[in-house]
Amino acid sequence: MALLPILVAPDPRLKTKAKPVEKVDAETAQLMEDMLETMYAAPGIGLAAPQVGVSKRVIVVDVAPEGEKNPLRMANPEILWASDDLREYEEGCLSLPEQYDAVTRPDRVKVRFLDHQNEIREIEADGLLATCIQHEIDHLDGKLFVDYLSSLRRNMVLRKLTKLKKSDPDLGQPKKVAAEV
Ligand code: K1U
Ligand code: ZN
Repeated sequence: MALLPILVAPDPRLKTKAKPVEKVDAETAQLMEDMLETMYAAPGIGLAAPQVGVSKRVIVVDVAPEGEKNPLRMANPEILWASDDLREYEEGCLSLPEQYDAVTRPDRVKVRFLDHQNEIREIEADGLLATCIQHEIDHLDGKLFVDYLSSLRRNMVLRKLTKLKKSDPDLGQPKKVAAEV
């Protein structure tokens, strides 16, 4: 298992469409495990492969309450259906540290994907799980939640992060534990 560095915007790799996975082989299954470890350590409730610099259509999600685990591993996730009723949620993003804003998305979605054993699966999701899956699929298409905001607000956030990256080049790097120092 490995903790992976998380890219912080602005970064061209976060704006690039990721490539479909042909088959979930051992390498892709290992990527899913490393992404889950990285997501739990961040901490976060989702992570997409482009956020760790890998151009593959792979996401992981876990919206279980604190102290519980319910990880979802998805390759080539596609939204088959989305509800007309919408839900607004104050979203965050591990590639936009400390930035939050309200985004409106469909409240329920039906998603098809390949799991870590290369089996095709379909699930229906609602609430926070639906929001998180849509946010992660957006990452696979090179889209960040700030792309739903006004260009004024988006540019403000990106300028702030450019400054933050200059002053802290370790931003997004896994935090070292005492034993590793
Ligand atoms: O994709 C990402 O950058 C991860 C992101 C997922 C997400 C959050 C909120 C709405 C939609 C998608 C995060 O996990 S940001 C961190 C976060 O929300 C969180 C962290 C700790 C506990 C609970 C939530
Ligand atoms: Zn994100």
